[in-house]
Amino acid sequence: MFDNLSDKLDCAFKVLKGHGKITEINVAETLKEVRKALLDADVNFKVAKQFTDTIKEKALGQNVLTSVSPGQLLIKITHDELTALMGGQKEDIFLGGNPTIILMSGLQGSGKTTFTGKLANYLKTKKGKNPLMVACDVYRPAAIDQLHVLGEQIGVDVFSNREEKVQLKLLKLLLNRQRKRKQCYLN
Ligand SMILES: Nc1nc2c(ncn2[C@@H]2O[C@H](COP(=O)(O)OP(=O)(O)O)[C@@H](O)[C@H]2O)c(=O)[nH]1
Ligand SMILES: [Mg+2]
Repeated sequence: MFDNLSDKLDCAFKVLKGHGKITEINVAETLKEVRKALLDADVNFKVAKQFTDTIKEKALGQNVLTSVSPGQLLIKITHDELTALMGGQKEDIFLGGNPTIILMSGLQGSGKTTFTGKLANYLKTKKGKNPLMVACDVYRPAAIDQLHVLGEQIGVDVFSNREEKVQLKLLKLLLNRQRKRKQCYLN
């Protein structure tokens, strides 16, 4: 999910990483690209603007343009701000529910299903859990098949019901059926 964002951020910083002269203009240009990358990654436009404004402020405060390696300093400031934006410190995933339900939500094609497979595989192999992936994308044709294929690849069970088109009802069906089994539910 973050590959796209990091590629775009990489592109944004390309100018500054080179040996060309760094000016206020290409710093502004870089920050504009950073903002575009964030918007492409569905970050709220106010958050994206605030983010680049803060970087600009810090860059000015730390005299980025006159520093020994301006590109590196700007990248460091951006990195620190990005870390702060994500919450600052690492939080482990909450697995204390009975069962734990993790809902994947996002735009079509944003990587929900792929990430669900990765997460289920991680929970199974690294955390010793017994996850179950639940197909709740009732809109896209073949979305259910896609999850089943993934499930087979990683050896994780998949729950689906092709008749039920209401996600909440789908979840109720599932919970009634499986409440007694200790599983993580991903959808
Ligand atoms: N490069 C890259 N591609 C990804 C990543 N996650 C998903 N994709 C691709 O993006 C497309 C949509 O992913 P999918 O998981 O089906 O998205 P969904 O519609 O949100 O479930 C697929 O072609 C995936 O192979 C990722 O982390 N990096
Ligand atoms: Mg999907």
